[in-house]
This record gives sequence, C-alpha cells and structure tokens, in this order.
Amino acid sequence: MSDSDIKFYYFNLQARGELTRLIFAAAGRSYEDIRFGFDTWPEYKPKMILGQCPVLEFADGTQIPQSLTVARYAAREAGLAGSDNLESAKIDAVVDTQRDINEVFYGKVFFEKDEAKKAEEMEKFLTETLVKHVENLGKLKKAYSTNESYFVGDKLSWADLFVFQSIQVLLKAVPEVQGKFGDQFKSLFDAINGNDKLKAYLDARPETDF
Ligand SMILES: N[C@@H](CCC(=O)N[C@@H](CS)C(=O)NCC(=O)O)C(=O)O
Repeated sequence: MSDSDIKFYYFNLQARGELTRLIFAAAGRSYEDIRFGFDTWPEYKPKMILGQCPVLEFADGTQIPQSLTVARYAAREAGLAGSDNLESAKIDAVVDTQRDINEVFYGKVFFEKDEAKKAEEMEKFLTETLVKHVENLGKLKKAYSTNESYFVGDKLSWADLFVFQSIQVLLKAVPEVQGKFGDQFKSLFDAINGNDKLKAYLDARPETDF
C-alpha cells in the first residue's frame, strides 16, 4: 500500500480526531493526515459523506464517518482491538465508560458559555461524574487487566489510547483533576510515553487549541 492509500480528514485539533491518529501512530501505519481550519472547512464540508468530520477515506473514494467507528476500524486493522470477540467487548466497555465522562465534560462543561452555569456544572462534574466513572474504569481494569498498565489483558489496546487521550485533555483543561485522579492513570501514561512509536508521534504532533 502506498503512503497515501488512506486519508484522514479532521480539523487541526485533537478533539474527536486524535484517537485515530494515536492508533495509526502506535501501529506505525502511514496515512495522509489532512488537517484544516475553520476558515477552510466550508470547502471540505460538502465533500464529507455526512457533512461532518472526522472521516477516513479509502483510495476508491469510500468514506467512513463517526470518530469512534473510524477509531475502532483503525484499531482492528492494527491489532489493537482485542484477540477475540470477548476481548473486543471488554475493550469497548472501557471505551464507552470513558465516553460517558467525555459526553458530560464536553456537553455540559467545556463549551458552556454562561460562567455561573459552567462553574456549577464543573463542580458537579468533578464531584459526581468523574468520581463515579473513574471508579467504573477502575472496576473494569480490575476485572479485565492482567497487567499494571493496560485496561484489558496485558497489552495496549485502543481503549488505553482513548483513556490516555481523554484524560490528558482533561488534565490540561482542568488541572485540579491531577490532584484528585492523577495517580490512577500514572502507569498507563508511563507505558504510553514509553512506547517508542507513540512517543515519537506525541513529541512531534502539532500544538493545537484543544
Ligand atoms: N458523532 C460524530 C460527531 C462529528 C462532529 O460533530 N464533528 C464536528 C467536529 S468535532 C464537525 O464536523 N463540525 C463541523 C460541522 O458540523 O459543520 C463523531 O463522533 O464523529
């Protein structure tokens, strides 16, 4: 396959696109990383199958939308989605639990414009949502992991990359999360930062707003 047999379209942001980029990086998979700004998005929008991004596009023009669908596809291709159906389901359960956190954070806190409402939602997020779902992530890890670092079995999966990416963004946006939950993700962060391919990507990736 040539270097540009697949194209990945997304804003020059991490947001919903970064998980797939991390999966490709972990796999050493080459692809065309097409990034655009809000100014040039109107040129791309009509070409995207659902008028949204991220989108993964194949050489024959086939497009796959929906960030987690694209990530799951990329992970399966890369061997990062479990070795059998049951392991894949365990990985999906971790992904969906992290998604529960992200939905509340982005849906109710991050993009809230009203400062008073934002402060109220942030308090609820830190004392309720995050506490409950981090505890749930811990329960899943206890049940599925055979390794200190990874959530399922003893090797890296796309669930680890999703938790890593999501928690990293959260730590940047809400530094007090570090004091409350930082330790629970330390060995995962160490493992990912110690992975040569991922480290090379993380060191070189563009600085973006979020
Ligand atoms: N459920 C979709 C949501 C996609 C989505 O909302 N994409 C946003 C960027 S994060 C977008 O394309 N916004 C521009 C637009 O809708 O015009 C996914 O997970 O991919």
